[in-house]
Amino acid sequence: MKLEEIDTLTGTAASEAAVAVDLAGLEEVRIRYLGRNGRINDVMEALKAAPRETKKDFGQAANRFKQQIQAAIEERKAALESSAGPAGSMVDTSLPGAWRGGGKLHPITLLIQRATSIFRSMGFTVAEGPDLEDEFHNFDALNTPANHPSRDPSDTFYLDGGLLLRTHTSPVQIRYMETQQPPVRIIAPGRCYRRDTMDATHSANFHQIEGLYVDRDVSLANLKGDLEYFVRKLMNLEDVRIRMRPHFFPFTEPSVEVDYSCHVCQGKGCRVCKHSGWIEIGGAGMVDPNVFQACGYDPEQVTGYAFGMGVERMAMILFGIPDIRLLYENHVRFLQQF
Ligand code: FA5
Repeated sequence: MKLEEIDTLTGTAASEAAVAVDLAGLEEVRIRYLGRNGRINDVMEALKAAPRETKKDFGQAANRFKQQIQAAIEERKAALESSAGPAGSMVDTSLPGAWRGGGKLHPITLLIQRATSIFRSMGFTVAEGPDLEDEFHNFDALNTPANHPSRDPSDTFYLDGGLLLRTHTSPVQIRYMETQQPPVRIIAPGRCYRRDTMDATHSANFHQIEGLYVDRDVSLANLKGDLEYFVRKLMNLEDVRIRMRPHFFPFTEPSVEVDYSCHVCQGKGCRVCKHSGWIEIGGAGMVDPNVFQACGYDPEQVTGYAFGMGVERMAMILFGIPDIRLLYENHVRFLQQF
């Protein structure tokens, strides 16, 4: 080994020490150059073999070799240790970060999305209307007489200028039929507002999904079949049955309330269906001819069905939520479950 080669090797070793990524890598550098079988043996051999007149130079080069490499190792070691964690461990930048939990969709949003996708697959499109309505669209055009109890200020939030917060999603039917010609096949999910006292199943602000199908020869049988298909898909159950109970709504004739056979006990009776075997979905019926006339449709030419389902009530049943208030209190531990 020549004199210059010793100095070159010294420089190489010091550079390797300076870029070692961790303490183990640094120790490998030490062993490779200064270890018992390291390159230091070559340097000492060269010193031993050096002629008398250059021995001093070789001796100094060998000292530089040991000192400079040792110094580079010490310097790198100090740098690596100062960037280590409290326990002296290195920060492993290749480890995945700690998972702090992601945002989730609210159960009401989940239910509306699920219902919308089922109705879309059945050929329905989504329509929207304003939360702030006028009396014509919320009541008059829906054949609701001026003395109907639902119009009472103790039931409805009235605002200045003849406006009100819509009490149901049915005014979207009117707004849609005013501007579109039949056939019509829409759903309208949205917020509703009523002066209802808050309890386990009532809120002053809740959601409904309205449905409207208008064409020639639409019948109550279509309503029953379509709602049955919808509930089967929503509940992921094949043998769900639908039943209709006579009811009254000003805007449908005949009017019904729709129940489905309980998905928990299959109609035998359990706590979820309050031992009746049936769970209510919402109100429905055949569109009243007066409603068609208010929108400019000819009731001699078309018939239609409409329904309005309570989203919170469905979410409570589907996800087993015992109290509607849980849906609005936004406790993280509640919301994390969905
Ligand atoms: C109506 O609102 C009618 N517009 C439904 C309709 C549409 C009938 C089209 C015929 C044709 P009702 O007032 O029953 O109907 O309300 C429908 C559903 O909304 C109820 O079954 C219930 O699930 C839900 N709902 C009503 N009031 C509240 C409330 N205060 N809190 C939570 N959900 C409610």
